[in-house]
Amino acid sequence: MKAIRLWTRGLRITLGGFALVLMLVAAGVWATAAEPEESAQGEVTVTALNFAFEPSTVVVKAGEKIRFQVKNPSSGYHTFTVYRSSKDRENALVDADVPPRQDQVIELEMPDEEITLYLVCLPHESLGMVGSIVVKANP
Ligand SMILES: [Cu+2]
Repeated sequence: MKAIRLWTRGLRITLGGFALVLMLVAAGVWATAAEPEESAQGEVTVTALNFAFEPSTVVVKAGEKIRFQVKNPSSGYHTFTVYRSSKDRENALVDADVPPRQDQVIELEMPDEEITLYLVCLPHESLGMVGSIVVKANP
């Protein structure tokens, strides 16, 4: 039993290392587009990767209707879910599925106040697949 436990633990560490390498590779591949994306005429592109949003922080204008181009070139099933905060989950501003290798257009009216919204992929939150939508009066 102890051997099995040790083996599964080793496997977990191996898989963890593998995921880390994948993330580093992904970060390298996407580094060219890694700057926080400013709102350009209400259009923002966010790419869902295994397991991160790229960029993970976007800045948008308060009260503006934003057209999110959500791309998923990955093999993972992600969600594009936005809450007012990580703790306030009563009403999602949006909760959209982003299936593997599919793109979605999500239109979302930003709150009329300065606030940092919580972007999260629900199945991968524990893997750190989260982000911020920073709503500013004058971005
Ligand atoms: Cu995900």
